Amino acid sequence: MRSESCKRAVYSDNLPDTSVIICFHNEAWSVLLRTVHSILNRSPERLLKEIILVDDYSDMEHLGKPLEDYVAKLGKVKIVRTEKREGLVRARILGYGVAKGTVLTFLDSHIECYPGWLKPLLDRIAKDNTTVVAPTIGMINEKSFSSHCSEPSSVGIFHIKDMTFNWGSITDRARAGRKTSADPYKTPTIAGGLFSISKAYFTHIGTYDSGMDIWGGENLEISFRVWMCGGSLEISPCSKVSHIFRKKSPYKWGKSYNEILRKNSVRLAEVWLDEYKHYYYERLMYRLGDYGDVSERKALRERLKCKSFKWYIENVFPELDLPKRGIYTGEIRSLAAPLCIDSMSPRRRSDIRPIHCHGMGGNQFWSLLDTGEVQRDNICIEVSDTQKIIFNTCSGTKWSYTEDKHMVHKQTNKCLELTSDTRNVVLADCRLYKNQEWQWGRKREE
Ligand code: UD2
Ligand code: MN
Repeated sequence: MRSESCKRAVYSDNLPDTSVIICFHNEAWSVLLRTVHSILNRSPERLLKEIILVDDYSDMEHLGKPLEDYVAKLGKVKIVRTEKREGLVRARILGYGVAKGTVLTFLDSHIECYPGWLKPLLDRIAKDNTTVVAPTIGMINEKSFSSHCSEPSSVGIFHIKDMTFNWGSITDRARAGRKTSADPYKTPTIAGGLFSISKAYFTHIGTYDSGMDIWGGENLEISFRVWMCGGSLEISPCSKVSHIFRKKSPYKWGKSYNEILRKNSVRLAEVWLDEYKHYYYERLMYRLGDYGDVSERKALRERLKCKSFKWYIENVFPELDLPKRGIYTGEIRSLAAPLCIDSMSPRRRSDIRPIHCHGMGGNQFWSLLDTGEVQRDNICIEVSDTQKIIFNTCSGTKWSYTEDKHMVHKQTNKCLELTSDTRNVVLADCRLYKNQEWQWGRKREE
């Protein structure tokens, strides 16, 4: 799986050892053991201190006594269990609490490590213990379980509108300072599941935010925190680990997916995003929900004297595509019926229709820019040649929002009107009429 240059790479003789921490909730037997055996078989004996399996309150039978009996024969592998369902952040913190290695290596429970995977990670940390290193992540097919790993083709990035992790193209900045193709790339974020970090440094920078539940957000949180507080993130092209990427989450979440993800993401935005949090909050229509207390995490940021998010964007991720902020944002709600302007699809060339207001943003989130365009993600509410209202490529259609709550189409001086059967919106001569009155979600203040 490695390139020739990786096979030739020379690592320090004096590498620190690592505790591998794998948390899981209801993982399949063969998949979990594939993970464990690939580590045992493909890590130098001296460098692997232990494998800590953190069972996050699974209820599958094979993960109880059968797993204990099985790992007892393997040496190095121990199991710790949470007392209730905690989610991956608190499960990882539990594993960290019992770990004895100099370095912590976090892995998901459905992966395979390839020969040579460990030394390139530890070597970077031996050189500088504020470096956090992720392997190159390959794919294990979720149906056939065959696996594949190639050269790194991307680095980690994120989208600010929904605070999601994504892969992005490798920039010149990421390549800076590399001498051979075995050298690591700098990355703005890490995917979150697979990485090594010095235990002392993990402690120093405040482990994880234990207020985060089940899944999500912790990957961006640790990414921003490491960069802003003096460390760095990299991807090693020579360390190869593949992972099962699944189309949907296989386990129960308790509360709704949206609610949990929003809580975790708002916690991280409150602490780390400074004024940039508004890009995200706007899309949430400022419905932040109950995200708990973040004062300890803010105090941590103070104590560590971390840099601003602006610094992070300018220096670590200048490619970030910042959305345009509108004068008015949020839903465009009819005052004649509980209906909101909806694009029906996030893609261009879809219909604009009045739909029951769902309050979730999504296809009902709009921005009225100071140019007069009404848009979302650079796609506009347009008026076609036949005066149909459509969601399409911005071509200069301008609107203004008046004191009497009209949405006036500037080119024709006509008003957006809800048809009397409430099934459509059309342009009509402006007049005092409830079906021409619209309420925008929010006027920009900050
Ligand atoms: C990615 C990361 C994952 C984590 C997540 C965001 C990779 C390859 N994976 O999603 O590690 O950063 O983004 O949060 O980068 N688990 C528990 N308790 C729970 C839920 C999950 O122990 O309540 C375990 C789960 O069994 C797995 C790990 O946490 O071993 C990550 O969960 P996932 O595999 O569902 O996340 P993934 O890969 O979709
Ligand atoms: Mn996973």
